[in-house]
Amino acid sequence: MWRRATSFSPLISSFKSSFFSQEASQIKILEMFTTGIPLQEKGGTCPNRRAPFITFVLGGPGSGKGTQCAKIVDTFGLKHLSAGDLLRKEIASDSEYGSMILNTIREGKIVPSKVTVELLRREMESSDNYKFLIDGFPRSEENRRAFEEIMEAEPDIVLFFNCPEEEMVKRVLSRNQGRIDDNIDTVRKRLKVFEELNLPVIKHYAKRGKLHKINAVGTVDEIFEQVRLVFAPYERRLKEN
Ligand code: UP5
Ligand code: MG
Repeated sequence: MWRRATSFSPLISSFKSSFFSQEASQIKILEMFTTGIPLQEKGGTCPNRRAPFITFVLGGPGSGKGTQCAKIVDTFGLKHLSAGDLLRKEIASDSEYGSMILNTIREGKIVPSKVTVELLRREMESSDNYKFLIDGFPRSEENRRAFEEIMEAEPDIVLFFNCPEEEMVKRVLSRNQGRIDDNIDTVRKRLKVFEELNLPVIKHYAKRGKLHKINAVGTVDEIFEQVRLVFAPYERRLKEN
């Protein structure tokens, strides 16, 4: 498990205390294992410290992110954190922000970064695992910057499931799981938001040499064979506990 040495306020209070104030961003937060050993900063060299291993999973609606994440978890033992699922859980738990999240998802728009990053941070810092598969996040450059600033971490791997629009629409509309955003109007909006806001994130990570573009058309197993190759060079690190 890894956590930071500061005390953590619940989601609600973090809304009230502006997460992004200059003052807050200047506070250097010490990262620690529960053993009390300070955590390695990204790029640090101390052998006794360990940084989280982070994979971002990107792609349009219905591109197969969740399906492939299940296989990655089975094969490589990463902790799956679906940003969409965390937000839907917030709606179901009747939290103060549930209706705002519901309306945002219904419109195919993006929930404010401070909400999503806080949900992810909580999950990451309370997990026994240090290898995270973050599904459907970051969805915008603002999301990306907020995560990197708050978590003081960058992804090791970014997967991008590249799928033609008509295939994504077909998959989403035949999913039948009762999701409020699985209707043609919202799907069109989700696709537009993906193109306008998520593609710049994908381009950013391509420039940083972290992006792995996967052809998301084919059987689930065929697609996973491409994914497996991305993780292969990290296999030793992924086996460490
Ligand atoms: N399927 C999967 N693979 C297939 C294959 N190879 N061949 C044929 N069929 C295949 O797959 C979709 C469907 O296709 C399934 O029925 C599957 O069996 C089949 P899935 O794996 O679920 O695709 P996925 O890419 O996960 O699609 P999803 O709809 O979950 O993607 P979204 O990114 O749209 O949804 P998410 O849950 O991440 O976000 C929902 C909303 O939450 C967003 O629109 C946004 O409003 C909000 N949100 C934020 O605001 N911020 C965030 O950070 C995250 C979400
Ligand atoms: Mg999904």
